[in-house]
Amino acid sequence: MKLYYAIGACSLADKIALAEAEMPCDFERVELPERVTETGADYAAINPKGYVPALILDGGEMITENVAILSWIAEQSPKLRPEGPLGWFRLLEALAYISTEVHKSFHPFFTPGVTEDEKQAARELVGRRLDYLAAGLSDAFLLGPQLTVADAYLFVMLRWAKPNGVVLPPPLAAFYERMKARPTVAAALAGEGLYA
Ligand SMILES: N[C@@H](CCC(=O)N[C@@H](CS)C(=O)NCC(=O)O)C(=O)O
Repeated sequence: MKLYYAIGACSLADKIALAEAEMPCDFERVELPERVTETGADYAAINPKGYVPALILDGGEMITENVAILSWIAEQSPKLRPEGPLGWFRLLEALAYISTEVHKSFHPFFTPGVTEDEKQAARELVGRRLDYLAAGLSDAFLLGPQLTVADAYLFVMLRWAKPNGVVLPPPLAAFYERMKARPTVAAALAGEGLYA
């Protein structure tokens, strides 16, 4: 199995989830925006979407999109998804929210030529999206007392927040510290030469 990733990108969530699942995986770095991998391969020829992450399964099939990759990891490792009859749907609900409402709201910070006013609007929007999550965080993790793959994705979003001027609501700041203290998270960060 191999994960194509970029340093500090949303693919870090998949690395954390794979580590939590104790699933061995090779990693190949993609340089963005050049779309060349560390072995010199043309990434666009591997994944025509051109962006990370992409997970190549042992059988050769490729899964793209964080929501799909993280769901697949949770399917392999049931401890990483919530229990109960609505467990899967609560997980998809959380992953979809993080992907479409939080992750996408960071877009102006990564887009050249964006004005300071547009960045400020994005800061406020991300803040509102995070406030919603903070208000519902009544346990150690987003979906209860046990860590799920959604927590790995949320951690990466929170890691992006601070350098872009988004102040974390206190429950999410505490969540961030809890995640940061996990050996899997520390190892995933160190593997990319990053700090929390
Ligand atoms: N819809 C994709 C978006 C992934 C995405 O935004 N990847 C970013 C890094 S976090 C990327 O590769 N950007 C480079 C590009 O779009 O060219 C997903 O949820 O997996």
